[in-house]
Amino acid sequence: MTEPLTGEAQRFATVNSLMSAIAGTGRDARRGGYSRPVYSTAELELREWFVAEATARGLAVERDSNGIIWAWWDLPDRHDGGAPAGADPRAGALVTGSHLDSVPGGGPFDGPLGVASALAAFDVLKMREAAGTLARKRAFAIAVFPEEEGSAFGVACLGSRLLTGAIDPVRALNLTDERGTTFADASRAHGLDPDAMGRDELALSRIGDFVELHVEQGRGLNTEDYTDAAGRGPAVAVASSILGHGRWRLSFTGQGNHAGTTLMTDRADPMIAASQAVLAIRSIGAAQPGARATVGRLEPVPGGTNVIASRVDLWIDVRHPDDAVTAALVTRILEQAQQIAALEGCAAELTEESLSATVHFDASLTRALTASAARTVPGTPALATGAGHDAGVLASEVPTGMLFVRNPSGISHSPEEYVEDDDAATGTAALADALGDLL
Ligand code: HGY
Ligand code: MN
Ligand code: MN
Repeated sequence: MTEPLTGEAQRFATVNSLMSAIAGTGRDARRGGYSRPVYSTAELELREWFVAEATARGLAVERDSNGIIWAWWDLPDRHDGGAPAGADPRAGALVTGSHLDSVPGGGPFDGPLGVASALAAFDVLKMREAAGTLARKRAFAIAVFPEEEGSAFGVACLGSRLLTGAIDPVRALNLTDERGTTFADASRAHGLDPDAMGRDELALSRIGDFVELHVEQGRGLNTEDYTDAAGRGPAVAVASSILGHGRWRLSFTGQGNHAGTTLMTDRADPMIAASQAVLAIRSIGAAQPGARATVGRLEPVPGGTNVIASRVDLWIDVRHPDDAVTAALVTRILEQAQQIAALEGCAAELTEESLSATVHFDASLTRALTASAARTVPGTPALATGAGHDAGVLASEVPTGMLFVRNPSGISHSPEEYVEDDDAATGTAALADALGDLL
């Protein structure tokens, strides 16, 4: 029988009980895994869970005009001549957090692990302050960003893009989900004022540093470079960079018709063009070292079994460390798609939906995170990631950094995404040390 955990070890393990508490929310019986699009019942349930956990911890919980939730641990009223009169006591705060929305049929850890770890790390910091081993110099907040995955409205990191002004609020508000609901209407339905959305100077002035813990997506911690004799990689890594990435809609239009009365020689079938384009996109991506080119979503219109489609929309996700190469790949994809379409008597049109440049995280913050994490995980490595994050969007405005927690298979955006309890607890320990050092 293992000894019951006590003291800080018990709090590190809190992350696992927090994750267990939401393990039933947003399960997708058809796809497997979890489907928690922003403002869905599931994601709203997770928001309520976070607000309840943060409030129970005495954090001051607020939601800003962009729908970002902030749970504040303010400095005690300082009588030692701290912040000058009238100064904002939250200016330059240390902020951590992540997102609660998911991709369709995603795993349980992508997003929520960063939020649960932040709550558990806060428990440790509060314990250290009570024990006199932590003397905070600035305020602290846990932030939860909406629509990180872009699964509902098509643009990744929509909340942090609005906060930083990386997206025009008018464009954001006119984005629609699959039912045609605009982001403005969805936001309004959840008590937000669309006219108040956009770059938020006060909120940005309150972020001195942003640190996001996230499940590792990929096998960086499990390659031979990092695995020990038992085949285990380190539990934690620090992020060095995020691959530039974007998503485009490629629409093929042809002649919708009857599957039975239309001779094979009389067709302009966009499904044929789209299918050949999917193979061409794979070849173009595979031919470019370091590139990723993916088609994960294809929607025929009208989508009838006995109907030749009139249109087929597919979405491409293209990524490469060099943004110019990403652009060149997309240009080549469009050229090939238009040639393929013409041969089928169809047309092809490309629309950019979301684009994020390659991000190199703040060097001094990354060094600090590495030094702090190394107390828990000696030799904490730095890893580049191919996945986008709100920390990547915020990096254009404030110093940001990330900690990754080992995912044995590296699989993500899939029900098979996984983190072992011990590694999650280690991730919390590393996060608590990193945040404590930064506070
Ligand atoms: O798509 C991504 O890279 C991230 O998971 N949103
Ligand atoms: Mn994701
Ligand atoms: Mn994520």
